[in-house]
Amino acid sequence: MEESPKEFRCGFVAIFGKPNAGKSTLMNKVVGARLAAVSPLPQTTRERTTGIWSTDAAQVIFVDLPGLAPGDDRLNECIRHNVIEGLEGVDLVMHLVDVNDPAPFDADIVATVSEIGRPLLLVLNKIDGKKARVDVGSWFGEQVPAELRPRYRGVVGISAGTGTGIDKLQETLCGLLPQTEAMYDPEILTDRDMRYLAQEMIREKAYHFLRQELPYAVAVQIDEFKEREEEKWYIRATIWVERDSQKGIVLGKGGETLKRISSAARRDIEQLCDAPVFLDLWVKVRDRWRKNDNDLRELGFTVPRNPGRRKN
Ligand SMILES: Nc1nc2c(ncn2[C@@H]2O[C@H](COP(=O)(O)OP(=O)(O)OP(=O)(O)O)[C@@H](O)[C@H]2O)c(=O)[nH]1
Ligand SMILES: [Mg+2]
Repeated sequence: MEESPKEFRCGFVAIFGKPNAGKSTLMNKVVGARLAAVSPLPQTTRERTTGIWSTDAAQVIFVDLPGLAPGDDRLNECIRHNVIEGLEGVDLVMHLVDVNDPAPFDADIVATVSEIGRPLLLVLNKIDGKKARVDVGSWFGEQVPAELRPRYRGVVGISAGTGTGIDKLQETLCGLLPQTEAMYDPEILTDRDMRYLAQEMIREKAYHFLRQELPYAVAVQIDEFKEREEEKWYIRATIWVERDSQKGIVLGKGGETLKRISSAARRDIEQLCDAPVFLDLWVKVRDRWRKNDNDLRELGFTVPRNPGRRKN
């Protein structure tokens, strides 16, 4: 690899915030690829994923985190643990807030932000539509609790959806990162493998075609992933649900819903792999998997040692 220029900036930037703030949308937009699942439902992201944005002058390694949400089942404990771990060791934490959120600084967010030991940048998202004219400076003065204001190195307004303000955000981020050489080959977009990305895409489509609470009972597992030269790639995957009745809903009448999920996911996976894919998708029941450590581990979650125990 060629030597990086002297002023080259590189670092890890965690994307932190409440569910639905647009964290995954932002990462996908900056990197220019569909790496993380996006949906209108809160708590779409369950595990952290990196997205790497490289230019001649900088490399930013974004860490897309799950949204910080209340809840006390085992899955939620795993997710929360994942967020807290993801905030450690990064060079900068980008705190993403939805400008439409009526309570952007609830007690949980205030407590967590107060404990983040890394430099913070506040990013106001969804500055579009009816909110296109929001004055970011005034918003900061009115909405951010006084005791937290000195913690932020700055505030930037963006729309991850339309792309407005992304250039300025990239410039600001680069200015806040250390001068050091690139950590990854500039061709690499993520540290996640295709299996993981395929799993996320299937889950994203399940969220899209299923309603209300059902997506939360869904987990996706890749059982087989074969890259083939002359034939279509072969991917066998299972959509796990918690009850028989949910299985029926995922299948839909005559298997219609499953077919819809499968063909939408296949199209996205093909785009990412740049190869034709045969997606062999199944639905199975795993009783109360969200509450069981072994199930969670088998489904790929990092289960904290004492998931039930919290500091007082
Ligand atoms: N109008 C508008 N909608 C946006 C924007 N950014 C994201 N969204 C929408 O907001 C919803 C949530 O987006 P996500 O990227 O999944 O949010 P997230 O913060 O990753 O959510 P979790 O993973 O659940 O924590 C989706 O419906 C997005 O399309 C934006 O800039 N403007
Ligand atoms: Mg997300």
